[in-house]
Amino acid sequence: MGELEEHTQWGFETRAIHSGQAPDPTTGAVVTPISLSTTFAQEQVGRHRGYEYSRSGNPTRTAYETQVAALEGARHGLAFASGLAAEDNVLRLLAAGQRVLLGNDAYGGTFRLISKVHTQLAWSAVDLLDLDALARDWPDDTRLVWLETPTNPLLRCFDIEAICAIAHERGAIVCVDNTFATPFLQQPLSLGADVVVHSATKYLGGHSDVVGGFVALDDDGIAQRLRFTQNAAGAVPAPFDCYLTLRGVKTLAVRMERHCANARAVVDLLVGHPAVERVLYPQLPDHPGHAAATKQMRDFGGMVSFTLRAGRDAALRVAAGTELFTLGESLGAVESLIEHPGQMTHASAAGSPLEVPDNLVRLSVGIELAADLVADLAQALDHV
Ligand code: P1T
Repeated sequence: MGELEEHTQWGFETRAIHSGQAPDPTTGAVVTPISLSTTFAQEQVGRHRGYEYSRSGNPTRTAYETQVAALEGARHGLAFASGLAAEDNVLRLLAAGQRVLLGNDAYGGTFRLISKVHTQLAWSAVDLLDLDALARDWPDDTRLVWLETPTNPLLRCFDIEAICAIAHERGAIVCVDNTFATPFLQQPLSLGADVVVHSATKYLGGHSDVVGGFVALDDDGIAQRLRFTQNAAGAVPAPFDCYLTLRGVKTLAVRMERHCANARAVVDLLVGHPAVERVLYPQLPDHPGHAAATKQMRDFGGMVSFTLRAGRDAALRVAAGTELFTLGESLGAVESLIEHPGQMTHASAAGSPLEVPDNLVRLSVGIELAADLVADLAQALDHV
């Protein structure tokens, strides 16, 4: 397991459905079986068919790891029990005292993990839109640049290729959280990133029914270290969760196309609505990082954020005033969600450089009929 340079001749949609998923050799089953066995029979001590114990490796997990690695164009794919478990394993690559440069907009839980759990590490939050400042003010102890693009929740887009060039020149590696874009819209490894992480809970799973995380990368040495901590620390997903995510990923391409189209319809409404102060969406020409997004993404994604002219209370009223957009954390699934990042997903960033505006609302635009979503949002905005 690990060397996954298979199926590069196939297009994305084909890899999503076939990589790692050949019919079962013993039964011909077309659907990858859920292998619940925790242990695997050995012929002699140390002689087995590639599996010993399910924490170390499991056939359903292998299928899923092969599938998503193939989509990221990665040689190695590792599945974890959650996005944060995946991130935790990547952060363990660093030694005490080494520095993480974190883009100054990111998921609140990522900031909490770096600043409150990995307290042995140094960290700084930096504006990754300002590449001159990044190169000029580079702290010498930096070993890892950590960025999301588009970011959660402000949807800023950072130039992966340019940031990797600056980091690599200075001896640091770059980890890109590709949760919002997904490999369908953007493949960070092809732009020079060293490591890609995902909250598979979001678009990869795609149906709000499984929590998971993923790491994809090319470097054999780093992969070996991550494979070690995946097993040694043990934050692995259950076989059923691997199956659910693998099943979700099969339809990633068609879902993402619809997420992007629906997001555009929602943006058109928001841009013209008098209650809205500012719309944050990478396709808008004045959006921070629009040029980078245009260069490195196939389309602009299904996440849309906006601020309300009338402030925080208006934002809270909109978040509570929709019917189809369900008020809730998380994102990336078929059903539309709405939330108030300041008091929900990003509450742990309050008072930090990653604090978000309190009049901000975040939408995860689902794949329902666009006109229904637009009508729902319009009535909520008309009532603020
Ligand atoms: O929730 P988990 O699977 O552990 O993934 C954490 C995570 C990592 N990276 C990004 C970009 C994320 O958005 C998340 C989780 N985010 C939410 C739950 C949310 O509503 O923003």
